[in-house]
Amino acid sequence: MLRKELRGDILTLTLDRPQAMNALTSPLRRALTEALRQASARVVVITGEGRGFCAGQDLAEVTPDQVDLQAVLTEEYEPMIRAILEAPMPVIAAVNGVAAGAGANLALACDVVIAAESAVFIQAFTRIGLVPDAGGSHVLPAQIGLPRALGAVLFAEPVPARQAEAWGMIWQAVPDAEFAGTVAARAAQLAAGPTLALSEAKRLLRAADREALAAQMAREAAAQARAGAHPDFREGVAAFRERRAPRFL
Ligand code: T3D
Repeated sequence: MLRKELRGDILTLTLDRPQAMNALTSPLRRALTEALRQASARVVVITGEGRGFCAGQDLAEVTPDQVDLQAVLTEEYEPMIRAILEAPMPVIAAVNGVAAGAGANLALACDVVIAAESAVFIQAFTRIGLVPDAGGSHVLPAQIGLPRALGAVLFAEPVPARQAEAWGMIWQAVPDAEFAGTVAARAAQLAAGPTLALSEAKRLLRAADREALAAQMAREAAAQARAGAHPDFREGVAAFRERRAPRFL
């Protein structure tokens, strides 16, 4: 589910559910949060096993009429994002393939995002009748500006890694053949850096919008509860499972 490998000063956390594009189940969210909180390394790298980075919420796990989305966001997604922001060391997202829904916003919450050129970022939420969460509705417009953020969210189309780099959504897109080497080199560079200064620098840069992000995540949870109570969510999940286009109300 979550593989943890500590090599020297670098802790790599690999989302390891390749059969489901590393979609996030409740145990996986909790395991990732716990691993981040307990990390004692100079750098953490989060990546995905197989051809995807993370497909967001596991849609096989969700029962639309029963799930309490506000609770899931407040008790599981928000702590996971906060664990990244509050980790005292740099956290790198090594986006090896598609990052969708909360999987995209998990990546965007990290301090440095390096993506393979073939990777794409999809704000997939509206495809299933939901709204952006995991902090994405705050981070995305701040990073790429409101017009692009609105387009990415409302159309929910894949944004290729190169485009994401050009828009300032991520640090770097690299050719697939150079991806592993680039991630390893950047992680080693940070691991060799001045631990205290890197930690304080991260804290400073994150401090400016800490409260705004917290407030926005509370709004996301409330909005997701409303979206989740609408029949479009049930239809969106059913359509994904049945591999057909949704018929929204
Ligand atoms: O509900 C709550 O708790 C609220 C929180 C919500 C947060 C969210 O993240 S909402 C958004 C949820 N995610 C999505 O809507 C994305 C769903 N997935 C996709 O759109 C596509 O699978 C991808 C674009 C990610 C990849 O497409 P593709 O064509 O490369 O692969 P695929 O064939 O669709 O998927 C491969 C397998 O992974 C497939 O299983 P199979 O048929 O081979 O057995 C597919 O069902 C599975 N998979 C992909 N995404 C998910 C998933 N299984 C469960 N949950 C997923 N999200």
